[in-house]
Amino acid sequence: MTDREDPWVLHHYEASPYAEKIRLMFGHTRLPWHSVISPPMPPRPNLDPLTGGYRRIPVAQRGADLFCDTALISLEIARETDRAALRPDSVSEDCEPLVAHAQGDVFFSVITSEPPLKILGALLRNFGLRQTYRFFKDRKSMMKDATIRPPSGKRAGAVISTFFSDLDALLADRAFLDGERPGYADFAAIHPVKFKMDLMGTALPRALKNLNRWYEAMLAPGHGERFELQPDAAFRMAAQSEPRPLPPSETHEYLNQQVSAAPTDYGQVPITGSLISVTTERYIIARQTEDFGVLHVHFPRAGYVVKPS
Ligand SMILES: N[C@@H](CCC(=O)N[C@@H](CS)C(=O)NCC(=O)O)C(=O)O
Repeated sequence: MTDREDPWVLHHYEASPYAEKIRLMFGHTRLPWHSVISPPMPPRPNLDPLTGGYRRIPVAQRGADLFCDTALISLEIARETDRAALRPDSVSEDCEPLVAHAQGDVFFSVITSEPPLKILGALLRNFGLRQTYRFFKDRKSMMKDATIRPPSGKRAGAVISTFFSDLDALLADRAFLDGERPGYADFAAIHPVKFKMDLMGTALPRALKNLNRWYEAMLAPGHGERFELQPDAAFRMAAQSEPRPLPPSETHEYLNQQVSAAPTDYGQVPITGSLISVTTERYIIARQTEDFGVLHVHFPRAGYVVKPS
């Protein structure tokens, strides 16, 4: 099977804001996709056997290739749909700080700006009692080892309100952040805004008219053509495919060695395998598995580290 025939599969859970970034991108680009629902915390039996334990969501799969991180998934979508504006490196200089902020402090501030009881209520509604307890424990332990310190309390509240007014100001003279069509910056900025609205049941400030107009336009296409898939079917796709041909690699001190690869900021659970290609944009790690044969796991260069293992 060639990669052209391998359908898009997204491993995700409904409440994941980063997954929403990609679901909306599928909607806007009209790419049909298959949805495999993951648990909201590890272990993830639908995904761990494929990636080797990468702990974050979402992950995209095409046959025997796994794409970790929404920056890299966006790059893949940009390439397939010929929409260069969806590439993370296409973001204009005036939107760059906003994008970095949206993916970091703003994302975390959605939760930390709310009173703990309100968060508890939202989690209980989404997950039920037992899962909520496990969820709290899981996220607390994930953030204990994080190299970033998200804002909390009043400062987090200020992060959100400033983000909303910055967005509104930028959108005063344009339909979308980087022009007349949605680009990477829009998808990076929309997901924490929607997270805030969905999880906490908050409305956008009415006075921010540009923000409201943009929000509606970003959500209008929905998630596109989505098909539900059971994990077994995704496993079969992996087993029946070969990884796609490798891009030419640049030289790298660990090329063709056994390495571990992990995010540098949070959820730094390493996966191991052989580093078989390094390009300006990505690391590709080959994993030999009993159940699926060789799998290629792709990570962006930015925000990830590889080390000999
Ligand atoms: N830089 C990553 C961040 C992804 C991320 O933080 N995802 C959240 C869910 S929205 C996550 O994985 N949380 C921990 C978990 O679900 O185990 C990306 O762009 O994919």
